[in-house]
Amino acid sequence: MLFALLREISPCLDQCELTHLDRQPIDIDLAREHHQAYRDTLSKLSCQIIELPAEETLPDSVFVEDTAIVLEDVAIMTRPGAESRRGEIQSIEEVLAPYREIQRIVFPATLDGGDAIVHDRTIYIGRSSRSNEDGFIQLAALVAPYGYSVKVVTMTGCLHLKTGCSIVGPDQLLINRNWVDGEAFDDLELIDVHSEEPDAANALLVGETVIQAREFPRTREILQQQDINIVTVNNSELAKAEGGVTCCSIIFEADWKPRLVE
Ligand code: CIR
Repeated sequence: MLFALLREISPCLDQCELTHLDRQPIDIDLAREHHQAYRDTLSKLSCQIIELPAEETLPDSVFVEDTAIVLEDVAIMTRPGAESRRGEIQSIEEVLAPYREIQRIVFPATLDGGDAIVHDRTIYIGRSSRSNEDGFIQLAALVAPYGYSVKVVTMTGCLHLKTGCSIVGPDQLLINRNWVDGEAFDDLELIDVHSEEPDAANALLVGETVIQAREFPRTREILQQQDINIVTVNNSELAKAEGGVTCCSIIFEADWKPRLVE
């Protein structure tokens, strides 16, 4: 069974962290509508939805992806690079604990889940402004007993590794090579985003379908030419908070259904 863990949008989303964007007004009602449609899309793709209530005082808490890296046997709880986001971890850990053994990244390490791409037994980690050297070292030590290795990827110009590349097929990576060093991914086939759509590399593979923000028609065409099945969602408001389609969920497989699931 496939699960999608989400959290409702905080009323203080407009105080979110921003690294590469200037602050623009966010229409929270519209953002909530988009988030609801995103949730429905995941549901149609056979995900069992677990949705946590909004956190009144944590602006970026809708971006649950950054709080954990969920592997087959273990969930690694992160320690986000932005201090304002560290209060997001505990409640996510409580949800994941019935499904996975829990391990934690601890001080002085920082690591954001948006910097992690898992492919087979390799975890690619972006050297971003949010994830530090101690983070890479701790992660590698935590996952080694479970048979995973960590490979650090050079990147620049974007917030997280997954802002600049994401998995769109069994062995396919959608990528903006101006931001991310493609040579790190020697076991993946690279598909370049359209040159006029630098932000298009964040896409979410669920089963055999890719969820993509509707703002990137040219890259969508490139993916469709590769016979990749795509559904689009509107992400205009969360994009103003530097969030893409991967950021708003943690997707994981599990056998059973705890009480929290609707
Ligand atoms: C932040 O700067 O932390 C949020 N405003 C955006 C986080 C987006 N998350 C992600 O790319 N995984």
